[in-house]
Amino acid sequence: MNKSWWKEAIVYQIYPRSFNDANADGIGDLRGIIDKIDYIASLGINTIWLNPVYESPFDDMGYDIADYKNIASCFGSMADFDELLEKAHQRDIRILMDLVVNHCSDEHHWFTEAKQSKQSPYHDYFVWRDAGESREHPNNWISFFSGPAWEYNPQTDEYYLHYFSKKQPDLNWENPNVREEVQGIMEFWLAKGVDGFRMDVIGLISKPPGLPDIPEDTHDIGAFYNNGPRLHEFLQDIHAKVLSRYDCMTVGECPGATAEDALLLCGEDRRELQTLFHFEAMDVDKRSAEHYEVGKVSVPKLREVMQKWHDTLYGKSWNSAYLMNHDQPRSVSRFGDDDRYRIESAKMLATFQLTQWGTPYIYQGEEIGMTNCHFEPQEFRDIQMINYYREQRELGKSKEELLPGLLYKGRDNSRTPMQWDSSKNAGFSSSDNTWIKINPNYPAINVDAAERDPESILHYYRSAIALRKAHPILTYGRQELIELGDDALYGYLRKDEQEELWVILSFDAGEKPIRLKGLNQCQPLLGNYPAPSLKEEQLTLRPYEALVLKRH
Ligand code: TEU
Ligand code: CA
Repeated sequence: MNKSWWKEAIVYQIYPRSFNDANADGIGDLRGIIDKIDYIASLGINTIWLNPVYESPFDDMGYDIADYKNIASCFGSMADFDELLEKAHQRDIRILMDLVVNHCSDEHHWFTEAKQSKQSPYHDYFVWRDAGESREHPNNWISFFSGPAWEYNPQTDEYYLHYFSKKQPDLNWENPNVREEVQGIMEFWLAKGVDGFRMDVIGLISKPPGLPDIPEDTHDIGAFYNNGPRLHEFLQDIHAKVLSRYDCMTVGECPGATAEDALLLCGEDRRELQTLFHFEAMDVDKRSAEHYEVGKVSVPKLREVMQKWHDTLYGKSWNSAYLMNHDQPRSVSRFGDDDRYRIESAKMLATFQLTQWGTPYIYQGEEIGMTNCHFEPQEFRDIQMINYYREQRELGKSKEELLPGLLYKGRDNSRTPMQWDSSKNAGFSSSDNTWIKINPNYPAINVDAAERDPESILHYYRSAIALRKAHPILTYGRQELIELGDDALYGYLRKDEQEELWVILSFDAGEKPIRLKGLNQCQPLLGNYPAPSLKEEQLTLRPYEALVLKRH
């Protein structure tokens, strides 16, 4: 298999608004990241994915871009960005930018001009349909953020398409000028020296032809909008004109994509993307089609999803492994136990992340086991949560009915500020008004406390990252399931011609006896408890125990 730096990437995702506030305005910023660059380097990671830092009205927290070639003033200046890039590179850390080009902000000059008149050269940058006599919506499409995906524009008597908020009009990729603009933006950042892109909802850029209604029985609108007929052509064009000239990394965010889709989008011979984020592991706790519901993780489903993606892609393409990001709840609250076994389960999840096949992504705060947070509806900051809550209240649901699902799944959970120490605002900001609530558990859960405790989640992350680097088979080796005969256990091995490593994970708060042939020929390399004795072919796993073993 071809080796390359991006396959060896261990990514740390930074949500700049919530990382570190250097100028005390309550919003994290680039200087704040620069101030913490040695902390970031100390983790052992080698790549940063930076959520959007471009100029924006922040209707969707920066995923609504008003100027692709400028830094939002709340985050700092282009000089700050250049300094961050330089300081990261000095520490052998690469930076991936978030490229958000399915849509832009309605405050981008393309749109402010486009909406004035059908004659504007920018009008065709967007997706319009005449309103007509009836003023009916062009079709039944709905937005990811509740309500219709169409908004009326009185100046031209048309509707424009927005898959996300009405302040995020979708770009019309059928127009070659749009494609050229996007390529120009990518060129601008690559010429500056950035190392690649995380491409926001890139699977949605080619729209279903003829804009047909969504069929009644559709559970997943992402899957419906995904994979338009010209998607591969658009991506190949970007590759040919831009990406092929740089040694850079790409990861496409693809809600609704299957492993078979990924073979086409990220096949090594396809010249499109290198890797993608699929959502199947994010669906293993779903009970119904309802987005906001209290879920329950199914470990058998998780095993099945991870193995299927490996078996479909291994040797032909590449995968990503993540348990959370800025759109998902905190991993320890969802896949582990954020109460009694917070430390054990967070370490178990770290073991999972850093021994799976696929580029691992660690989200800020995950390395100290940050948890979900309680919000009252008036404390919500995320447009998806706010819109949904408003819509459902109007439909007659009560706060009590709605809150559990929103608190389980809501995006604000992951967006509470990084907890640095036990001082005011968790050391995130000295402002009296932070842009979003601080999780009140910060006096106990913070970086400073974790640094001083040799048994902390933080130190365990460092060990797990070091282990991944020391054993290239954790990056390149194939992966096979180990049958442990219990629905709460997940075992797999990684192997190549030289070496074989076993990973045994318990997702359970009880003790779990296992029997495994060859266990007595293994030597423990990493674990979240004092190493067990492996003299026999059986063992009792402790609550949320994780083990990485070397088979002799
Ligand atoms: O997310 C796309 C996406 O699929 C999410 O809207 C997802 O459905 C939802 O968040 C699950 O809770 C990307 C960005 O990561 C997200 O932050 C943006 O809001 C969105 O695109 C629009 O740019
Ligand atoms: Ca600030």
